[in-house]
Amino acid sequence: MLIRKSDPNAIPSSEITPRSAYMNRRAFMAAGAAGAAALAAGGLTEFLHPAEVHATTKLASVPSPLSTTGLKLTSFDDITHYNNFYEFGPNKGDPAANAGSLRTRPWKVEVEGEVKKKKTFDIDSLMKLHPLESRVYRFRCVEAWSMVIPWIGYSLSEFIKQCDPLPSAKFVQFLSLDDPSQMPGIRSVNLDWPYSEGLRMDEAMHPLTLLTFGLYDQTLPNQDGAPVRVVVPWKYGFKSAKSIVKVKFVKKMPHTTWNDMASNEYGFYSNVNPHVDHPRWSQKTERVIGAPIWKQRQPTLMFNGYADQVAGLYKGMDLKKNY
Ligand SMILES: Nc1nc2c(c(=O)[nH]1)N[C@H]1C(S)=C(S)[C@@H](COP(=O)(O)O)O[C@H]1N2
Ligand SMILES: [Mo]
Repeated sequence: MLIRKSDPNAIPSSEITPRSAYMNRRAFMAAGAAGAAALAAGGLTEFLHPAEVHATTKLASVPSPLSTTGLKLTSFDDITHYNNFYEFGPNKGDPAANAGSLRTRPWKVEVEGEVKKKKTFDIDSLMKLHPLESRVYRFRCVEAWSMVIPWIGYSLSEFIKQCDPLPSAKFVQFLSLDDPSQMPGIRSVNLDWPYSEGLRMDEAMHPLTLLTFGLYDQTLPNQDGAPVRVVVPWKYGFKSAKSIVKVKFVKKMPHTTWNDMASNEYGFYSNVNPHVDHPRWSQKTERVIGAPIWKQRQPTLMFNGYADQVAGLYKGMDLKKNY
């Protein structure tokens, strides 16, 4: 078997292929008899992304008062074809191309650690634990690009209440599925699997922190972390663990995948902060995925625009040290 270990420091930043160029290249490659047939049968999306829009089902939700208003939504096509999901490969197009092999049923989420009693939630009952809301959030990747995504889910706090954490629980750790038979990137990408992320308890209990099951009007496409992920809108995207199978309540700050990989580049807190640059690039501005060229760069907002709601969580903390 060919094992390719990617350069662990090779997080592309400035050299990310513009979406438009990517689309054109794909369209070019897909051209020909098969592409033409797909176009005739199914329309443009199927032509541009043959067999890559993974099976989802419609998911009903109610609009949430916690939605961010006044923003232009990123297209479904961009949200599902410009991804980071290293279990399926290191490049932005890899998750869409490879995540079809992920099996999202049956799916269980185990709860353990500092809780009254260990519990296991079946995904279908987890989705019914609380009414599903549609929440539009800004989404900011540490690589200095951003999207606006209409997620579907409910506040993680609703789930945490059902877990009966003990007072000794100070942090929550999220662990993603670690199955190389479904996730080809696990063998080829040099990260410490399973993907691990964590939040301080008060961050996890904040109403904006979303346990997420869908986007737009449907269940999460595999490449976006089906069947369940976390979304923390004021933090860099890597804090939002995908395809979660275990939630662990712990006493001490848990280890996290990107902090393990390069602790000087990716801190535990990773709050979006225009005043604290990544060692290899600026965080002052961000590239808006899908925007026309002349509107592509915008200033980065403190806490990704959620400062009014979350700045209090970090009162008295030096955010340059606690990056
Ligand atoms: N399990 C897992 N979760 C993950 C990642 C990953 O590689 N594996 N990448 C993170 C990063 S860096 C980002 S920016 C977001 C991307 O989410 P999206 O592809 O749905 O936009 O997922 C995060 N969650
Ligand atoms: Mo990211």
